[in-house]
Amino acid sequence: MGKRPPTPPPQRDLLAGLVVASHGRQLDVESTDGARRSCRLHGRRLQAVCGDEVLWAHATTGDPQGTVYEVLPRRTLLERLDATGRTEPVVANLTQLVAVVAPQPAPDWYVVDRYLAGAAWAGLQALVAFNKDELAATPEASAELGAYVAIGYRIVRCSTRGVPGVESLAHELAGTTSVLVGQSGTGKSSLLNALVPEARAVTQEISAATEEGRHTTTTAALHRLTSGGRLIDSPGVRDYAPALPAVRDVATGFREIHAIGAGCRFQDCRHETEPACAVREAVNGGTIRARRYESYRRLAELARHFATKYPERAPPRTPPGLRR
Ligand SMILES: Nc1nc2c(ncn2[C@@H]2O[C@H](COP(=O)(O)OP(=O)(O)OP(=O)(O)O)[C@@H](O)[C@H]2O)c(=O)[nH]1
Ligand SMILES: [Mg+2]
Ligand SMILES: [Zn+2]
Repeated sequence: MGKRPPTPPPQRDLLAGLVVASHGRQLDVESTDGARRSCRLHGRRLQAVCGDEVLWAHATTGDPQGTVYEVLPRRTLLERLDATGRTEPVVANLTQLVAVVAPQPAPDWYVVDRYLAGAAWAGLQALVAFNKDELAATPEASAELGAYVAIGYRIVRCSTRGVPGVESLAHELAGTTSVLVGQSGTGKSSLLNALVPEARAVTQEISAATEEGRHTTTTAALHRLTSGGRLIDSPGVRDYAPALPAVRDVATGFREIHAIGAGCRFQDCRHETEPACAVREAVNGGTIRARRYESYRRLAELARHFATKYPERAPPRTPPGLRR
């Protein structure tokens, strides 16, 4: 027999709170008066991430810690896939995702594509921030950025060192709840500090030996922007896989492929070996960038891999972000 959990306090005693950081079962919760305190999760089944709205109370008078009794329904949820294909929540109640890249460390554009696709499936606005813009972009980086603009993504060039500064990024963040995501060392925490000086987030130089970031930030943390928005800094990644829809829906994460795919002969075309595939024709003709198509193919392959391996975990037919 397991121990019975303590009875939750009556509803009227519960207070509204916002999870501003999560350390496993321990949460930092901001109450409506702006005060932040440490809270524990009540019961094994509750799970909360940064951005979650919760109901909490002091379990006993004098307890310095609060206890979270309820996690309120999430409006949006950014998730990731672990190596076994299970989804893990990353940040809740976002409105926008900002994929941060920089000339250094060398950009992994596949990671950017995966975040952009994940944002579409989660129902989030998305843009790309090219940080450290005072360092010259390589021709390759300029071409990739140009390709995102051509398919309708917003690109913001910014720098925490002088010109052009962070004003254009601040403009895109105003009034939103945004997360900064991307490879380690691109300057996510530096951007946060430039936008919210009192955040005082730890930053660290990228490694001279590997030219990669040092994975300085270890947990997502939410901060208030003076513009009224909220900004979440998150740990840098080596790779990222979003929660995947069914294989035939993967193209919905790639705007240009989805749009041109309407012209394929078969309505359920996977754009691989099917005859009269408008997408492959567009790739061959240069209208769809070959690297973006490769990015699509890799994600479709991952979706197929997990669907074959774990048929019982059938993903939603239509990703939540694309439901009307
Ligand atoms: N040249 C240049 N360096 C920058 C700029 N912004 C940040 N950096 C430097 O890039 C390095 C990494 O910055 P961080 O802010 O720690 O990077 P991060 O993306 O938060 O890294 P993780 O927390 O590991 O994901 C630090 O040495 C920063 O000073 C910039 O605009 N220009
Ligand atoms: Mg950081
Ligand atoms: Zn096709």
